[in-house]
Amino acid sequence: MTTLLSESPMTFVPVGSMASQATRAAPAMERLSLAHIQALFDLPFNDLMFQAQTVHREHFNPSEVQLSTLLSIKTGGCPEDCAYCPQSVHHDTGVDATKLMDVDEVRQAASAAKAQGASRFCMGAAWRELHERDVDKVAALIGVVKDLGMEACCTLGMLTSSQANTLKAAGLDYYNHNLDTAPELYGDIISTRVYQDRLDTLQHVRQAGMHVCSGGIVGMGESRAQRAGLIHQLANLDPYPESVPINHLVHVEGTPLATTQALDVFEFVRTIAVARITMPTARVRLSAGRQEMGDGIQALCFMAGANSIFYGDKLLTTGNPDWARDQALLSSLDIQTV
Ligand code: SAM
Ligand code: DTB
Ligand code: SF4
Repeated sequence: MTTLLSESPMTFVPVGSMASQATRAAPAMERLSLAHIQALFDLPFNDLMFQAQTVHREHFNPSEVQLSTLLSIKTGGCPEDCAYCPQSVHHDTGVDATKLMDVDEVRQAASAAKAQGASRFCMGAAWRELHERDVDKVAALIGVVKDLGMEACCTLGMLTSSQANTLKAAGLDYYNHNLDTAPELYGDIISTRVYQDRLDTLQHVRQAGMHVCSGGIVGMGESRAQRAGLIHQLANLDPYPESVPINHLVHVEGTPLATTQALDVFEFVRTIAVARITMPTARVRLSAGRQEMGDGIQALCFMAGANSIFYGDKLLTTGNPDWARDQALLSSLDIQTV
């Protein structure tokens, strides 16, 4: 059986010739090879689950899940053309564009999330990049969340290095910026930016001293090799992200991916397990798509090493199980929350 249990996030293993991967935006030195990650995906399901659970138990209490609540602080009207996203101006999805929320709206939503047990509050904006005119407004929103004693996370599109420093100074703990898919598929999904733009922003977030939240979407018509390619990119970030959201594509009418064939659910579970094994100390978040998944598959995801969820009845524009439903699910699985 392939085993990666002893590899530490900071240990770099030179991998002979990298020529075949020179065009894949892979770092010159990588911790885990693409072949290793593909071999994990190809394991018999029960062997993969066993390995994922073993790694999970080495680093976490397997009966503990972290709760993050999302709020869309600026919805719709985004100039990017991400094929999965209901908030792009390029797709007719019926999502109306809003203005940036004010501090009172955010305080109210964050207080409610805290009262329900969320430890982190994540604010998302449908922007290509953060504009200078919005930096102080966002900094004030971060202040509101920090004053409530919660961890703060933002996802606002691309950041410059100095903007990342400003958000860090405002108290931001995490910045979410997903790589979303394998490098070679990226151009088929998004034409208005390139993979390197994402990697640059992640670098700015790291240099500012914030925690990185970065993951992707599964079920966009990619191959297993491309799912491995996404994990390969994430796991070879130096260091790898502290938080790794694995989203199942939400099929939204009006987006180009609305009619994409549904993925075998066990491939989704496998992706969670491989993320757990390759990024052992990360919080792996079972993210979008839970509403369509059913309790049994969610339980399998927790067994595969997922230990965080988005908690609250809405993601950004689409639905999520409500608080009561999640409390009942977690309680029936004897899962404690942090
Ligand atoms: N505009 C910023 C950006 O793209 O980084 C922040 C908000 S954007 C909506 C955040 C993430 O939501 C995307 O990177 C993608 O992973 C996820 N997302 C968007 N639409 C989705 C969908 N239909 N299904 C699953 N995840 C989705
Ligand atoms: C992430 O990885 N998933 C969240 C959060 N980070 C921002 C967003 C999911 C969005 C799903 C589609 C929607 O609700 O618009
Ligand atoms: Fe805009 Fe982000 Fe949606 Fe892409 S994923 S269209 S950048 S809001």
